[in-house]
Amino acid sequence: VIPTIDLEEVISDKTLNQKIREASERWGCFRVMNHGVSLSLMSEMKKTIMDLFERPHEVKVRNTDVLLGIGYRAPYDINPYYETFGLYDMASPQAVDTFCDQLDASADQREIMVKYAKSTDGLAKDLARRLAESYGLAETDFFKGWPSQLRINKYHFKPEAVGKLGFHLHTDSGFLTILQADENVGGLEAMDNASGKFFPISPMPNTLAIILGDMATIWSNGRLCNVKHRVQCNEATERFSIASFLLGPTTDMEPPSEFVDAEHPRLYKP
Ligand code: AKG
Repeated sequence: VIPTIDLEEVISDKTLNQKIREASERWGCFRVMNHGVSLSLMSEMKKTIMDLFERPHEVKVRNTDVLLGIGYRAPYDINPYYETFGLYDMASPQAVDTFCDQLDASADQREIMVKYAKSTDGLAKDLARRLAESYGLAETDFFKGWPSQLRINKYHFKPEAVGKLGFHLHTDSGFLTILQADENVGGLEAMDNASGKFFPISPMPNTLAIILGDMATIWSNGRLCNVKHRVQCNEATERFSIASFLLGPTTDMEPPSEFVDAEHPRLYKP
């Protein structure tokens, strides 16, 4: 159901921005193709993260961060098939370096991670700018200085997990997520806000999934949909995904004045 938007389609910026806005308001998610994250980089990144998950437990737990819940997490009660690493402030090469030091990553793996983080962070900001342009806002680089987070996920789908949840239903807390879902193994499902029904976001080669989060809803004074989504285990196999989150301001979020008027009263208090 959700649209696939070709970011290199030969149409005006205005038309392209409009498509992005419509999908973000209606669904809160869409796919992008010709998105500028090179396909070789996507596959190198996948190989890199698969390798990182092979590290011994005592190495994995070195991935901690000052912010609670940002680092490594082994499978736990709510999500017993889910394992994850986190890298806060992924656009900072130093932060990537620290992450790579913690996990004994090779020089090649470091280079791939730095390139990938830069590329997805750039795409997220480009989409955010296009959203601002679609609304005719005066300030289109409102996300300047916002940190990003990288989260890399492995799902250990055993036979007993089939039919169960791999990751619980949630919205993303940041502004916008670029998701490189597993290119072979499905399971990601999003909720249609209009009907409450779930629909699959199935693997589609060479595309990335875009997911709007809570910050986007607050920023737009309720116009953009922070889509609810979850991961379902459909088959007993391993599944990997890479999520790049453009988070939000480090201070309070305030919608731009263009979003607030008599017809659209302020919905959220900072
Ligand atoms: C998240 O990281 O917020 C997810 O929902 C992961 C989705 C996926 O693994 O495909």
